Amino acid sequence: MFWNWAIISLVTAIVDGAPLQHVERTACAAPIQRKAWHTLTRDEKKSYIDAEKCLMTLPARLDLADARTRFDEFQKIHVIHTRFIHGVGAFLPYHRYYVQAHETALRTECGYTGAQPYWNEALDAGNFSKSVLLDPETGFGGDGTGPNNCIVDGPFKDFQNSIGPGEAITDHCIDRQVNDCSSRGAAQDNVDACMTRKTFQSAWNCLEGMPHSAGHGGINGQMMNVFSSPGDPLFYLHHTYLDKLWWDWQSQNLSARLTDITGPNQGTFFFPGGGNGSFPIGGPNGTIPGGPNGTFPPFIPQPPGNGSDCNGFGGFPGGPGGPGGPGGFPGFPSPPQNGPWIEIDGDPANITTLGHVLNVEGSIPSVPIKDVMDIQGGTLCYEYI
Ligand SMILES: *[C@@H]1O[C@H](CO)[C@@H](O)[C@H](O)[C@H]1NC(C)=O
Ligand SMILES: *[C@@H]1O[C@H](CO)[C@@H](O)[C@H](O)[C@H]1NC(C)=O
Ligand SMILES: *[C@@H]1O[C@H](CO)[C@@H](O)[C@H](O)[C@H]1NC(C)=O
Ligand SMILES: *[C@@H]1O[C@H](CO)[C@@H](O)[C@H](O)[C@H]1NC(C)=O
Ligand SMILES: *[C@@H]1O[C@H](CO)[C@@H](O)[C@H](O)[C@H]1NC(C)=O
Ligand SMILES: *[C@@H]1O[C@H](CO)[C@@H](O)[C@H](O)[C@H]1NC(C)=O
Ligand SMILES: *[C@@H]1O[C@H](CO)[C@@H](O)[C@H](O)[C@H]1NC(C)=O
Ligand SMILES: [Cu+2]
Repeated sequence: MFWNWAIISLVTAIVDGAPLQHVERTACAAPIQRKAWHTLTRDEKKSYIDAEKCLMTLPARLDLADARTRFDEFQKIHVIHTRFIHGVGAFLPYHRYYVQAHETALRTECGYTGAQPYWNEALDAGNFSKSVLLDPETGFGGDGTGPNNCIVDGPFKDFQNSIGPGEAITDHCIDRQVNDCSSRGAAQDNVDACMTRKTFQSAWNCLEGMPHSAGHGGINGQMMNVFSSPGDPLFYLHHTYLDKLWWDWQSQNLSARLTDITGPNQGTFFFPGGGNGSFPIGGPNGTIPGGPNGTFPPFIPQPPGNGSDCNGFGGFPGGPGGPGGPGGFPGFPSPPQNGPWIEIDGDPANITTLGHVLNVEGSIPSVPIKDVMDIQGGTLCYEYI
């Protein structure tokens, strides 16, 4: 299946006071349709899961240490880039392009003819444990009820690899500890609140806090690890949803929001004293205080919950009862800039620009952020339905 391409060019203003530049853009005439998992037919679900399983068997081809399969390679790409793609301006663009790389691999290497589905998490807020996504027959298997919180049913129950937890290399299963107090953060109210934000800075802070954190915290286990969370196949449906939400926000005013980008190039992993990738008072390998084994930084560890008894729930950063105020991570929007300096290709200063290069280790070619601002700009060619 091939996409129809149409070439157009237009003049667009580059932000941050740079002069007007002539930019070549490629539009897509026949975008593929990314659909909500809840709306897929049984056959569509099966073909997606079969394709993901295919990635888990295809041999690695990118020469990344310790990655045995293509699935491993995607996880490893995320581990490699973790410090520069969270809590930074490139968070949304990078994950958009990363999901694109994954979708491309499914389609070109595994014969998948659909598009990357997403998890409409608002439908399951406070109720992840009952989500159709966790169905053992048609979904991704259930909670991690086995030893070491390993999942015990579904198509991925026997999958093991060595990428993670965190930056460690250890053979392990896919583990989960579904937490329905955490999953409440995926509520539509939180999404709606982000949609009212007027600037990229503000919308991104909101989205990365909630609902993004809720998807990770609601599944928990591997999904809570800021480095190695793509070891759970649910990651891709979660981040595709987040991408949809960014696009929904952009779509409210495309003329302004196809070029609206900002934020620090170096995020919270570079707090003074933190070294390269560890937190100031954190543990080794990017773990944080209170969060053993690489727990996702924005989270306050929570006891298991079923969503009906969340009294005393400490809350997410940005969430009710959590630090950072509504809709923001602690530390946002004032980035620490005094950590070790890492120059980002295409982005020599400290504020994220449209020239900032997104690198997925050659799974698909590196591109600047400006190429992924539009999901139908040519580099990308999909729509959300
Ligand atoms: C959770 O989902 C189950 C199964 O769909 C449903 O029966 C139940 O009412 C839901 N609970 C809440 C609080 O939404
Ligand atoms: C940290 O990561 C390194 C490299 O992956 C690994 O050798 C080491 O055991 C890890 N340390 C801990 C405490 O997990
Ligand atoms: C879109 O954004 C621009 C720039 O911020 C603003 O001037 C314009 O009023 C916005 N349009 C709408 C429909 O909100
Ligand atoms: C951080 O990484 C940079 C580049 O790899 C290196 O020059 C610097 O010494 C590192 N700093 C620490 C504290 O490890
Ligand atoms: C951290 O990981 C180690 C090794 O995988 C495991 O033995 C330990 O139980 C884990 N700790 C927690 C709190 O999950
Ligand atoms: C939820 O958990 C609490 C204890 O934490 C329990 O009292 C309550 O019955 C549970 N509710 C459901 C629906 O399982
Ligand atoms: C960004 O970098 C410039 C030039 O290196 C510096 O003057 C400025 O203070 C930095 N901004 C922040 C927020 O650190
Ligand atoms: Cu990530």
